[in-house]
Amino acid sequence: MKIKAIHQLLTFASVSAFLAFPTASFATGKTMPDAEVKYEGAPSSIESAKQVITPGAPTITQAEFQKAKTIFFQRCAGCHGVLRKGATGKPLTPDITQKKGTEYLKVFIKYGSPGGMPNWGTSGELTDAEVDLMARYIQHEPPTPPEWGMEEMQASWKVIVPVNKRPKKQMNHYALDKLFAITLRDAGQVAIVDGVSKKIVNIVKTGYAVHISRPSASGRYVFTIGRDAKISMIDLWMKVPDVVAEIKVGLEARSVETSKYKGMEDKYAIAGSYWPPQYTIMDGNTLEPLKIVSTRGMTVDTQEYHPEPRVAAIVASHEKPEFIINVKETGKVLLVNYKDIANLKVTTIDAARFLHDGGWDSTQRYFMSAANKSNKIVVIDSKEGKLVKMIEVGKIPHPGRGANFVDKKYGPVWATSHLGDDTISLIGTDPVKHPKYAWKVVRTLKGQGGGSLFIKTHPKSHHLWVDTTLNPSEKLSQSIAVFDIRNLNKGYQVLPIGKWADVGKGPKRVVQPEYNKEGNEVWFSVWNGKTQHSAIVIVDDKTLKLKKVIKDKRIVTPTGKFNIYNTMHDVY
Ligand code: DHE
Repeated sequence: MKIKAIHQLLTFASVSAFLAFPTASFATGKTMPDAEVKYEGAPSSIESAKQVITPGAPTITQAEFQKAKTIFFQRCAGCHGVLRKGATGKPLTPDITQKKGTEYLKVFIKYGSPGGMPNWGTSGELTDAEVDLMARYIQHEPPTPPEWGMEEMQASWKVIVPVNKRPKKQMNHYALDKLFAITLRDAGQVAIVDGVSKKIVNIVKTGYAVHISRPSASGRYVFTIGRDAKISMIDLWMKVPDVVAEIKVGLEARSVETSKYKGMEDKYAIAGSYWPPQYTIMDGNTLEPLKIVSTRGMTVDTQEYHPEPRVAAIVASHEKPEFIINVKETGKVLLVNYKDIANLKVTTIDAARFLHDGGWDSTQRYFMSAANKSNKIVVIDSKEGKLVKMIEVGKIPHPGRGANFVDKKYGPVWATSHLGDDTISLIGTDPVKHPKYAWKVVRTLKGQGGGSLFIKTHPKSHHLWVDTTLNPSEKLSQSIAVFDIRNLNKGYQVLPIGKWADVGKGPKRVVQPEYNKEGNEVWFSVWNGKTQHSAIVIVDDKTLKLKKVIKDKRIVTPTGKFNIYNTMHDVY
């Protein structure tokens, strides 16, 4: 039977496998909405990799190579890794791809697969000629992008406002802990929005496709990191909050944090990069690069060398002067002690491959993180510096930072939703008063559907919010499910956030609930295409009624929103 026919017979997971990409149905080949394609990762800035011609591979011209390289870094590196060694996508090295041959690869690229490979051809993202080009390109050795070391970092490092020239006191009237930093993904900006007036205070130019923003321990600065690995340090005390320092720590990155240990607050900033695979410790006040450490090394399971173990989530320990770093492809958690960075002490904890995002339990002692394609939650004790447990959960957990609340039967729990199925796992997190429920799934809720990215609650709220951003059904991707924590068996209610935004056409998706400081409002991004209208929708957490829609043509592709107080104090 022709491969194409096989594809059309294939059923496919209702939601994509992580990383990527909610697959459109092969049969209809409907175009993947813009936001879903974006999920593979914004265009990478890795442009300077040299052409490689490999024996046994089909010919490719220099011009074709350049075009294919750009398409690969933009569309494929997020899953398959820059060196194509495989990450949460399969390895695509010539020893594998040449055996498959051009025709087979063309079908795969065109129609996708149930395992999460998007249907690039039938979705209209790639033309037949581009499909053919990519099928030939991946039979050549991957070009290796340049390293990015101290010399390049120093050259990119700018102190725009020296420390001694910065305001000695807050020069504006905002309640800083009520501000929100909102990623305007495709605009390469962050909007600073006043949580009281709901007005935009400033639109700050940052790195491209900012991934996350993290406030300093002092709450004065906000550190943003673009996918292009550019860090921008925003001073909220300025009359109009703006960037005072910036640096590029690599070519691709996703995480940034500052030191939070008592007496060393904000002494250091740290950033983790996807390419090169490394972390960089910087001066917390100026972003001066101080120490670069590669994460290349052996995988936790097969003990094979991995050339591209990307740095995923980073949290700063409150128990010790340590950064806790998730290394995706090796499956190792690093406890980096910054007491003496000239003699860096690093504890390496064996966990599970494909570590990704995560957050603290309610005591901020235990780091709960998803090893997403291993379908596990890894629990790290930041006080003992040890792995507590790896807990099997649903398919492809994606918690963001997760959600902490008190379950009336099981006590304190931390919750994650999933990309790969419609469940929500609640894990007991109190080994002292509820030892029999600790570090195990105590409840599994049924949500609206798969394709969930973020889950959130607040200590002053009795609601648990779960998005389904990447679900292929618009009904789910444009709405939100909300549970009443006091009666979880009642199931969820659905709010039509996308409809309330009233932004007109486009592949809009609702992403990432974020509370205000008081815990009585929940802010949602209605993330539309770059050339369409997006919005921020604010819901009253008590009444579940629409409270406000922030519409402004400057709000372009909003994704992450970070209330300063809640993010500073890890309230979620
Ligand atoms: Fe994220 C958090 C990686 C796609 C929006 N994302 C994170 C973190 C990592 C990560 C490692 C945790 C950082 C931390 O806490 O230090 N994200 C990745 C990817 O590798 C992936 C799957 C594909 C890629 O190539 O980037 C990816 N992420 C996306 C998106 O498509 C999202 C929805 C929009 C976008 O920006 O592209 C997206 N990721 C976010 C947000 C957070 C995040 C909003 C922070 C959530 C929080 O509440 O802390």
